[in-house]
Amino acid sequence: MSRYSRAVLCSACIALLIFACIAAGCSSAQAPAASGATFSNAAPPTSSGGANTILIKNFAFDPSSVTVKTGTTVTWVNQDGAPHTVVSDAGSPAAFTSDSLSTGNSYKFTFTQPGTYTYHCSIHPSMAGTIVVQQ
Ligand SMILES: [Cu+2]
Repeated sequence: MSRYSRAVLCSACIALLIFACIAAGCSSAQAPAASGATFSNAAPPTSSGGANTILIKNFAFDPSSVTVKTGTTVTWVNQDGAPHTVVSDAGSPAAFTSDSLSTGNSYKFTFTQPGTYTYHCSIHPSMAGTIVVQQ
C-alpha cells in the first residue's frame, strides 16, 4: 500500500517536473521567436511602389516615366500574372536587359550615366517606359 502511494507521489512529482520544464522551455523559446518577428518586419516593402520602384501591372509600366539622379538604382516589380521583361531601346545611353520576370519577380538597374533611357517589354512591344537620369 505504501509502495503504491509512493509510486503515485513519484509520478505526480515527475509530471510536475515535466510541466515545469515545458513552461521554462516555452518562455526561453519565446525570446528568439520575438526577435525573429522583428527581423521579418525589417524586410523592405517591395510592392508598395517607392520613388525608384516601377510596378509592372495591367501590361504597363507604372509610372511609365520616372526621373532620377545619376547613381540611382531603379527596381521593376512584376505584379501581373503574365511574364514581362525590361529591355532598353537601341538608342539608350546604356543597355540593360532583364530575364523574363514572372509574377512577383523584380529587376534592378543602376543608372550611372545621365540621359534619357527608353525601354520596353520584349514580350509585349506595346509596353514602353522612360527613365530620365539627371546629373
Ligand atoms: Cu510584357
